[in-house]
Amino acid sequence: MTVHIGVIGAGAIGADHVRRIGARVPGAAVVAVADIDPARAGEVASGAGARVLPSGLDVVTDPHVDAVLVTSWGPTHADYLLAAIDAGKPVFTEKPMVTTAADGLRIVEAEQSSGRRLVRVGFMRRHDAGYRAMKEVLASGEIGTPLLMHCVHRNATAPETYHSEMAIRDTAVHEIDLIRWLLDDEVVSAQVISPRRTSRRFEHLQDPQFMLFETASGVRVDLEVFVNCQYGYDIRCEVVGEMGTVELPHPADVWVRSGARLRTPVLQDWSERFAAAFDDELIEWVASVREGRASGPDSWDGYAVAAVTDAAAESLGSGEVLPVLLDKRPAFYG
Ligand code: NAD
Ligand code: ISE
Repeated sequence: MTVHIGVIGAGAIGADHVRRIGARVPGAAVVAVADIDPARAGEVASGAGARVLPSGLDVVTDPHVDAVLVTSWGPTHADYLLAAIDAGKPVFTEKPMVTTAADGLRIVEAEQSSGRRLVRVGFMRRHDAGYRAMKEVLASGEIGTPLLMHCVHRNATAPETYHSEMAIRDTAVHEIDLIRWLLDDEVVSAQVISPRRTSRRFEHLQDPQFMLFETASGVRVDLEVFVNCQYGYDIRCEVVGEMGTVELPHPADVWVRSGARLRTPVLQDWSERFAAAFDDELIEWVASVREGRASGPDSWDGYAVAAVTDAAAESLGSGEVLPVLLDKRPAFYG
């Protein structure tokens, strides 16, 4: 059986995922695309031999669409997810699942009422070989109980539409998911410190930002988010345990020693750095849809991350340490 996918949002990652499904995801085909910019939808749809539909909601209800892929802007995800749950269709949403915890709760409640786990969230770093290897080391107990975690998330540049809260709700969400997944722990408090701003970008943007999190078991996590670092895409992570440390490997590339210099390239964006992880998450999602089972990061994860980003966004500006307000996890989510 081929899973017929309808795509909502034909921007950077929407177009990337459509190409990926056509080239590298077995058992799936993109059959419909919608975007508030119909020209973009047309361009992406024509490359895939898909139809253009007038709106995202038309994609969800189209009888030829078996499963929905949401790749529109973050604040638009919630309505499409609720519509997909209502239509009983599996839905993969790019991160962030939602941009407020209140929307996250609406989704977990709707899913529970429907009786099926239909939502999967695109926290693709859980599919990256380096992070997976870190998780294995942590699970083996070799470095002992985790005490600290240090993270860096740098982008070369961000567009003018990117605003200060997006550093939390759009960018730091990846690390917040990883804290929960790698440490198997919940984040209980968040604080955002605003250092001197880079002069290399827009006045309206607080960049970089320094974030501090604490988990229920007392692990302290620091995260630098710097989305206009100029030089490239640089993602780092280290967990410090009682008996050792484990660190994310740098992406494999050659080191050249020549003319009294040592050089290695720095990747430029997420699409290069996590290409294999994106492939793997979509392959796994399609397989799970074909087999009628839930898989991967779910709507509870999307909600729990949004509860942390709510606290962090409130701390932005004041620098206060704020508690994360999270409901009790229902048995429905295992
Ligand atoms: P983008 O601006 O390039 O594309 C977004 C597209 O959505 C645009 O074409 C826009 O016209 C369309 N759109 C906006 N509102 C819509 C609506 N209501 N209905 C239908 N279409 C709508 O942005 P992008 O970089 O592709 O990001 C899209 C989403 O993917 C965001 O949630 C972002 O956080 C996420 N993303 C994830 C990763 C990752 O590493 N996992 C990387 C990039 C983007
Ligand atoms: C973008 O939406 C992503 O998800 C990228 O992985 C991240 O590095 C970037 O900061 C976000 O804006």
